[in-house]
Amino acid sequence: MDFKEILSEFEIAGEYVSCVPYGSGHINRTYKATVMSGGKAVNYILQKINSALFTNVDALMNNIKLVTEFNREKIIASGGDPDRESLTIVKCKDGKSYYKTSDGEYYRVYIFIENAIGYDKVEKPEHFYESAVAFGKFAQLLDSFDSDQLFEVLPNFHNTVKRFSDFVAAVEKDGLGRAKSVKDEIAFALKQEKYTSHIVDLLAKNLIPSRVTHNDTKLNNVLIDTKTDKAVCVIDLDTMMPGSILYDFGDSIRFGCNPCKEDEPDTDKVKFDMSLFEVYTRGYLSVFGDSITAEEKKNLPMGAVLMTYECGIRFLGDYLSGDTYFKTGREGQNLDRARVQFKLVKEMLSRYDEMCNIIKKY
Ligand code: ADP
Ligand code: GN1
Ligand code: MG
Repeated sequence: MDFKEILSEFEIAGEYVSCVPYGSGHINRTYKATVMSGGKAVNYILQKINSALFTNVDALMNNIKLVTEFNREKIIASGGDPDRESLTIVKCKDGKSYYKTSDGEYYRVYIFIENAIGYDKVEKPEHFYESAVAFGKFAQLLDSFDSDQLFEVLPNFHNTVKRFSDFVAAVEKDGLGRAKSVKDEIAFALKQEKYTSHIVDLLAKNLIPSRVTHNDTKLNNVLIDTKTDKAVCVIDLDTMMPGSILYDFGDSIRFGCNPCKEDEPDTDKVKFDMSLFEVYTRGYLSVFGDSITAEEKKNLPMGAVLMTYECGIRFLGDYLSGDTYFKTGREGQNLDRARVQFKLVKEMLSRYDEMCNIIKKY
């Protein structure tokens, strides 16, 4: 099926104009689709859902529907613009929130949020601050949502112990014979095993609460207004699941506290930026600080270390397995991504006390 046909299945009024790849997500195929309606060009986000990963698309879309509808009510009540401050599913003509083609491919459509960008690195500290406030508010929203309604889309998503054993299996299998060329990276990854159970144990012992979390809180999953530099909307709701706030805080720090992009090939340029760590902490705790427990707060720096490490072993594991999980645009990209994460982990561990002191300040 072509894009025009697919779009015609959705509640979209207007004449098809174009559909072009859009954004820099690693998981789904995202397009900006344009139609002419009433003499005006109107844009939509069309996404081919990665159904190899999300095997229960119906349940996935039901999660997103429930949370976005809940969110919309709150935005309307506070006088905001729900089409801009929340993702909005455009339904199919049969009322469903996704469309399955005869080839078994799954598509969804969202209202396109105009004049807003998801940044692939921090260009202005205020963007990072804004993202912290947006994710903090989103955490609060999920805290007030009845989590029993949500389906657990990807169990063990941030179970770092499980991620470690998957990594070890990828090293042992070494399907493409790449392991010999990345011995140092593998050795570094294996050496950090002692940290992997930290958050899993805190959760298992009920020392920190399980909460519904976003689980993919990198900067480019918040759209920032191009004119005002204010956060507009938290997007990419595929991984909302029970988890820990340490995951959400940590993943933001992993991605944002580095002057380079996630796949910078020259790791000499990669640095853990403590001032950005402070910027994010200040923003996040300014909105979520009252809901967070003392034990959670104390462990936020470990969230940063572990989410960065976990992402590193996922990237390196994928490199060893032939780059089948994360979308890549060039040879060695997953390896570069892994090296960036490991450099950040080293710096975070060597400056762990500084992180703790900043947390204590807020
Ligand atoms: P993935 O799961 O592959 O990361 P995302 O849902 O994050 O996919 O979407 C990929 C990119 O598309 C985002 O980083 C953002 O730039 C853009 N995008 C997604 N949804 C919207 C939207 N509703 N309006 C405008 N841009 C969007
Ligand atoms: C993926 O979909 P995207 O690009 O926002 C991944 C995250 C990783 C991230 C690394 C479902 O996020 O877990 O942290 O790449 N999402 C999934 O950039 O695996
Ligand atoms: Mg994304």
